[in-house]
Amino acid sequence: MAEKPKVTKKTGSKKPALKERAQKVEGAQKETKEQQPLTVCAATQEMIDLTRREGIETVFDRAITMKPCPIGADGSCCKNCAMGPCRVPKPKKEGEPQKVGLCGATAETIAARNFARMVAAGSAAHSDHGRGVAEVFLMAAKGEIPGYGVKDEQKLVQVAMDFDIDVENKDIKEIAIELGELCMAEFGKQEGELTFIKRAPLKRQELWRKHNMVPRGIDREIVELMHRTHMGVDQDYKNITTQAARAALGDGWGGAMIATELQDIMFGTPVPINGEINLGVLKEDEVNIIVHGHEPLLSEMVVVASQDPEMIARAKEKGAKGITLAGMCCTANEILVRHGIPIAGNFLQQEVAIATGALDALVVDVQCIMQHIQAISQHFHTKVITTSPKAKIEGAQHIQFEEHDPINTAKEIVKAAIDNYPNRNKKKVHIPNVKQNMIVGFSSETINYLLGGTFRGSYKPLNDNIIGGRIRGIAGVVGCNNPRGVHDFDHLSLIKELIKNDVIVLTTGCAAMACGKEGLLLPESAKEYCGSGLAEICETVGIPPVLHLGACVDNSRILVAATAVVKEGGLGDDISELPAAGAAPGWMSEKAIAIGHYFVASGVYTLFGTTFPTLGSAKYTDYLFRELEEEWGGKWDYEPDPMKMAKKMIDHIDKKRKALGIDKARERVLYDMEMRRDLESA
Ligand code: XCC
Ligand code: SF4
Repeated sequence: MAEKPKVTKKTGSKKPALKERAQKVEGAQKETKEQQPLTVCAATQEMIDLTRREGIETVFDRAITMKPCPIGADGSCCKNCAMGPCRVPKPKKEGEPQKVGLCGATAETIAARNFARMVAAGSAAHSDHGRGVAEVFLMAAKGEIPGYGVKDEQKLVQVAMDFDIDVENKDIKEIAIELGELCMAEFGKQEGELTFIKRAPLKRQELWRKHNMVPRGIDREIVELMHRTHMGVDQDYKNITTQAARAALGDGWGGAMIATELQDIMFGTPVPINGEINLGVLKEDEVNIIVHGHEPLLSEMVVVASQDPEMIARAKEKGAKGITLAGMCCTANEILVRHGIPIAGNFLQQEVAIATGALDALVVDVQCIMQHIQAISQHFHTKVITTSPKAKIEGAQHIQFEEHDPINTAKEIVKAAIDNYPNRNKKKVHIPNVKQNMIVGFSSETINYLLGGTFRGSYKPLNDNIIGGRIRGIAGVVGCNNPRGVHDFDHLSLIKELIKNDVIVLTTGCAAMACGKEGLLLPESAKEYCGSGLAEICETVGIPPVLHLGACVDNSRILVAATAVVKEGGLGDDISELPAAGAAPGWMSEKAIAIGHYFVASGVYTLFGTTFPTLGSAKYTDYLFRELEEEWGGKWDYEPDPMKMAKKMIDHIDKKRKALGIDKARERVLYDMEMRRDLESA
């Protein structure tokens, strides 16, 4: 079992004394009705205490009063037609018959359809983000957007070559326009295969073709999945799951990958950069703006606008010392990895950020925005500003992102925040003095470069160290926060256990932010938390044991990195042969399910925590957790205990090491280390 969650406090961002940072916040337990802490993040705990004192409700309170419907949570409720909703929970006693829906839909069909619809929605979300990026990219390529263009020419040429664009005889502008058009076309393609499919290891591509899983077009597979899960269409759970994989692969190797690649070309491919995280990045005497959501399209310009001398002068006129811009959720990751803009917090901190009383504007675009931010803003002076025509909130101010003129939209937003500063009630301001330093921005290109150096950039050193046993394996730990568990706790327990066992961790999304807050994104953390093999690598290369790769669309970077490791050689011919595993211990969004499914379909053993949406059907769950591995090489699993989750991942990694015949090497390394320690102590 995992040890009990403890609230840890991080202060002193300059020189974090890793050991001293862990201290329990008094009263954390008393305050909660369930007698257990709600979060291990000290800043969040401080703010929960404050909102409770003030009688202001947050998601943490609602998670206590609103229990999940057990039938829905298990995927056993079908409301796909008006003969239902039909509930087909597991029989309570043995021998009792399993119910079916009015139409006769079995528990496994219903669980599979519900699961598939989550994949469809999640893929749609990422891919629509990707489409938005492609649209803006094309306009920028044509020179129609002041301030936007091609920042990373090298990457432009590389990606253009994937699309068979004649890069020899065209200039940068022509290449960019053609690439933008071809990327746009990927969404509506009706036949053939998505272009990035070719990036996967050959063996994987063959497997996809054999199982009819190769996406033809990004939109098409999502639409077909929605069709097939309509009442009375696909009623074979395996067939539904295969189409769900096709839609999910259209996300991971399609929409999300397009988003990542084009954002990199337009805004720059991330390189390691310093950043700061947690509510303590807000400043009492400055105008504070948080950009929250997912797309970097507008926030890139909000960065520029917030640094504009004219804006800073305006802020000073209003009595502020300057302007502080911070991010939240994946928008935060995007502007952090490219500009070092601080992060105010992850998903579960959005309401409490307003409760600091120091937030002048909360600017949102799409995804993971809780409607309650608007209600909570009524207790304070914070302006909630929506910017996407796709995502308005009743009662919030709407300043629409004008794609042709992002800088002026951004200035209008920054102005609105500045002009709201005098409305701040100084007596209500309470910013927790909690923040942490971190190093972020590990794109797959950067990992390549860091390991091999500029002239011989390659994954070979990584492969060699995996083969040699210093690094036991690779884990991707990603995903959300979920108030059904303890905020940040599962991520941190899992990750610490993995690095202790020499498993290097790649992270994105809100999981990455949990790591940042804990100090795990600093190279110094290797000494404290890692096994001797991984610690040695981190020290030699100067990297943290947990590498921050970006936002959730950047999970595509993990696919690219995994493929690069396969192609480097020595570790099998396919992603499924790598000593690697993936996890989302605190997931909550449909996007997470889509991501999980494309990882499984790419050959990765993928574990989710908190809850799993098919448990109502033992047969379907067994298919996902066991049978799939024979077909796809990857499979799903569910494990709510982070320590057990770590064990399962490590066991899987060891199984793969054995299959590769490199298990002995690791025993030798451990022996070496032991010998060395013995010698040292002698
Ligand atoms: Fe949302 Fe991307 Fe989940 Fe965080 S990790 S809660 S999806 S912000 Ni993407
Ligand atoms: Fe019930 Fe079938 Fe309609 Fe679903 S599709 S609600 S199981 S009748």
